[in-house]
Amino acid sequence: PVASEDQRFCLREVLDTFRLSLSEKKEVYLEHYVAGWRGLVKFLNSLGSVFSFISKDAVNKIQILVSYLNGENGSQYVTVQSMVKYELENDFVDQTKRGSHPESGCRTLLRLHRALRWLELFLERLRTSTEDSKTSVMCAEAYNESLAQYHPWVIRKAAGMAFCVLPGRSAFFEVMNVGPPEQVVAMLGEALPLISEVYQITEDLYTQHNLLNLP
Ligand code: 1Q0
Repeated sequence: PVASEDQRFCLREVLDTFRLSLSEKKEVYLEHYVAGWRGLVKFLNSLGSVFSFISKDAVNKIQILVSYLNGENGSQYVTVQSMVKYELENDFVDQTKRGSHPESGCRTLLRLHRALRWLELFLERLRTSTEDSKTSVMCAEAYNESLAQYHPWVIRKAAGMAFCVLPGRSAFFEVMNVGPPEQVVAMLGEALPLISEVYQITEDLYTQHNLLNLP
């Protein structure tokens, strides 16, 4: 059935969206970046309702960005670079504490950007894992090295509990819908440089404009 095919996660699709998100001039297209996250949320949803507090927040942030993209100033949001320029020039970003622009594109994307670092670390662990590696441990380690520092205790606690019910490595690989483990590992090897590049370009841009600590 077409509808369920549509809901089914496919790692190749996510890989393609991240590939499409890089322009020739090494800018990041917001449309494809957001599509990449949508694909990842699909994956998360297929793991069960324990993860819905995470996917809800991701969906919320995706929607904020999509509403800018489809809004009357959508042409300013084509790339992350143009978004940053536009929002900064027009003073649409709360820089030190939350005020009249609590949902700027810049601060919203920053949350996803930090999560992309988690993804990079987690996928690298998956790629180099062995049959007896535990997904919950790999996921928790990646989280502790990245996102955790931005989350209060309650969220760290809830995230830690959710990680514990992650499926084991082989079930996890099956949900990725790529084929046998060797193929998953190969595709992760293809995906990681792309994800790292998108991450690094955004990180450099945010560093340059001093946006890495937006409230
Ligand atoms: C596979 C397990 C997935 C675990 C995801 C790890 C991230 C845990 C994050 C927990 C965050 C939960 C709720 C809310 C947090 C917000 O407070 C926070 C800050 O925002 P704000 O507005 O309050 O300042 N939000 C965030 O930090 C954004 C978190 C977004 C997380 C998006 C995760 C999307 C999921 C992906 C599944 C990927 C599976 C990878 C394997 C597939 C192969 C490609």
